[in-house]
Amino acid sequence: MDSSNTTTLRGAQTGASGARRVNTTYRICPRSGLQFEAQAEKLMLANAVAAVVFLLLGGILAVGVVLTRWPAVHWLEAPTFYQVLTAHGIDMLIFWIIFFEIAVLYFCGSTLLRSRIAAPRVAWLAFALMVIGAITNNVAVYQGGSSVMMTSYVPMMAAPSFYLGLILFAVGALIGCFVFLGTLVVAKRERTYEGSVPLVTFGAITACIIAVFTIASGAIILIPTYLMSIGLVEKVDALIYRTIWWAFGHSSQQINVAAHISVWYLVAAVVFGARPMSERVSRGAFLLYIFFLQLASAHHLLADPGISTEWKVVNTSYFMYFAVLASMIHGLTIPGAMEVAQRSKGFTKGMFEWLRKAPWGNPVFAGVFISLVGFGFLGGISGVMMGTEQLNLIIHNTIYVPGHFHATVVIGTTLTFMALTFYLIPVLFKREMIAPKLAKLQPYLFGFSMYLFCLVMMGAGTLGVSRRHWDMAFSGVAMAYEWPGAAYLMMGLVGISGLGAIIGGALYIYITVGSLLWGKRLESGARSEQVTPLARATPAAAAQTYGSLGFVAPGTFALAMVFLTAFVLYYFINWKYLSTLWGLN
Ligand code: HEM
Ligand SMILES: [Cu+2]
Repeated sequence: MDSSNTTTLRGAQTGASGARRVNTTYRICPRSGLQFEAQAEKLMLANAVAAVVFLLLGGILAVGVVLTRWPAVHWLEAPTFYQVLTAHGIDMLIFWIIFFEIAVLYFCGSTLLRSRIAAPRVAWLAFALMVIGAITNNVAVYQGGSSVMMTSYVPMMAAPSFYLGLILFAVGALIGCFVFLGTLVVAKRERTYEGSVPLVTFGAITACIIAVFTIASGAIILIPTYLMSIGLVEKVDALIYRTIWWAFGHSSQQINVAAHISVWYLVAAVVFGARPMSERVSRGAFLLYIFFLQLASAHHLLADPGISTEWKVVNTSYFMYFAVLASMIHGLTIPGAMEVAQRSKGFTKGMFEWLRKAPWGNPVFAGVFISLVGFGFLGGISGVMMGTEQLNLIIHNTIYVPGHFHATVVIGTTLTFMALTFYLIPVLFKREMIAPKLAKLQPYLFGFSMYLFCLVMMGAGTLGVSRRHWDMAFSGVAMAYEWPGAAYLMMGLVGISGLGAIIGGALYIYITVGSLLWGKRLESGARSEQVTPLARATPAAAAQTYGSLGFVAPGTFALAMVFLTAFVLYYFINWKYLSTLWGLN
C-alpha cells in the first residue's frame, strides 16, 4: 500500500481559502470512522427509507405478477395483471432504485469527501418532488386506465397524472443530482480532501453525469406525451417516442450499473481495506461508460422497422463492446483487489484460499459477491447475446428479456444496495442489526432464488414464451399454440423461485425496518462543528483516498477464464440455435 495517504484537511481545519462557516455539525461514526454531516445524514436517511417503502410496494406487487405467470396458479384477471405489472416495474426500477441512488450520491459526495452537503433546503425540495411524483404516478396506475407498462409506448395513452408523476419525480431526481455536483464544488473549495476525489466518488460522478443526460432525454419525450394526454399536442410519433424513450430507459440502467459498481468498490474497501488494483484503469473504465453506454441504447430498437440496419449494427456490434469492456474491467479488478488484499493478510495457499476464507457470513460481503458473479454471468452474458442483432430475434419480446434484466437490476443493483444497507444500519442508522442470523441468510436466499428465477425465465423465453403476457396457454383461442412441456415446467419454476426471492426481499425489509425501529441504539459518536481529519487507521480510509494495490491475482485470473469459456459457449449455442430456427442447413 502506498504511504502517501496521510490525509489531512488543511483547508477546513484552518478555515482557509473560502471555507464558509455554516451552521451544521459533524459526527464521526465510531464503528467505521466515516464522518456524517447532520443535514446530509438526514437526507440520506429520508431517501433510503423512501426507497425501501417502494421496494416493499414493488415486492407485494411481484406476488401478483409471479402468481399469475405461474401457469398452474394463473391468479389475477387480465386487467389487474397488467395494472399490477405496470406498478411493479415502475415502483421497482424507477422509485426504489433512484431514491436509493440519490442516497448513494449524497453519501459519496458528502460522507466520503467529508464535506457538508450543498444547499440542503434544495435537496429537501428535490426529495419532496420525488415523493409527490412517485405517489401521483402510483395513484394513476391504481385508478386504472394507465396499465401501459413502464415503457408507456405511444399511441397507448395513460392518464395525464401518470406522466405528470414521472416528470415531477424526474425533476426532483435531477435537482438531487445538482445538489451532489454542488457538494463536490463545496468540498473542493473548502478543501476537505486531498488530491483526486476517491474512486467511489468518481464512480458516483459518472452515474450522476449519465443521470443528467438520461433525465433530459426522459423529459424530451415525456413532456410532449404528457401534453398529448391532456390534448394539447395532437400526435407523438411512435418510432421517435421509442428511440428517445430508450435514450432514457437504457441510460438509466447505466446509472444503476455505475452506481452499484461504485458500491462494490466501496464494499471492497470497507470489508477488506482493498484498494483497486489500478486506480487509473478503474477510472478509465468508468469513463468508457460515459462515452459509449448511451450508444448501446440501440439494442432496444433492433426489431424496429424504420431504423437502418447500419445504424443498429454500428451501435450494438461495435460501440456497445466498449461499454461491455468497462464492465468486465470492473468485474475483474474488484475481485482482484479483494484477492490482493486477502493475500496480503496471509491467505496465500493455492489459487483460492483468499476466496474460501472470505467473510461469507458477513451479508455485506456475501451480498456484493453474489451480486458480482450473477451480474457478470447471468446479466452480462445474456445482455451481449441479446444485443447482437441476429440473435436478438430469438428472444425479442419473450420472457427472456425480464430474465436478463432481473439479473442486472435485481441481482446486480438491488442485491448490492441491500448489502450496502446492512453496512449502513450501524453506521448511518446507528442501530444494532436485529436478527443477525436471518441477515446472514438473506443474500443467499434472495440471490440464489434470483439466479434460478432469471435462468428459468431465460429458458422459457428461448422457447418463445412471451413477456408481459397474461395467459401463455392462450385458452379459448381458436388456434392455440402447443408449448413443449419444458416451457410450462420452466414457468412453474419461475413461480417457485420468484416466491423464494420475494421471501428473501421480505427478510431484507424486515431486518432493515426492524433495526431502524427497534434495533438497539448505538453510540453515534461525538458531534463537532468542524470537519475532523481522517485518521489513517480508520476502517473506511481506503474508500476515501487515492491509490492502487498492484496486480497479482491468479485466482481472479482463473475465474475470468471460466467466465470467458461460459461466454464463448453460450454465444456459440445461440448461433447454433438460430440456425435451426431459420432452417439454414
Ligand atoms: C422480488 C422479486 C421479484 C420478482 C419475483 C419479480 C417478478 C417479475 C416478473 C415475473 C416479471 C415479468 C412479467 C412479464 O413480463 O410477464 C417482472 C417484470 C418486471 N420487473 Fe420484477 N420481480 C422482482 C423484483 C424486481 C426488482 C427488484 C426490480 C427492479 C429493480 C424489478 C423490475 C421489473 C421490471 C422493470 C419489470 C418489467 C415490467 C414491464 O414489462 O413493463 N423486479 N417481475
Ligand atoms: Cu439497454
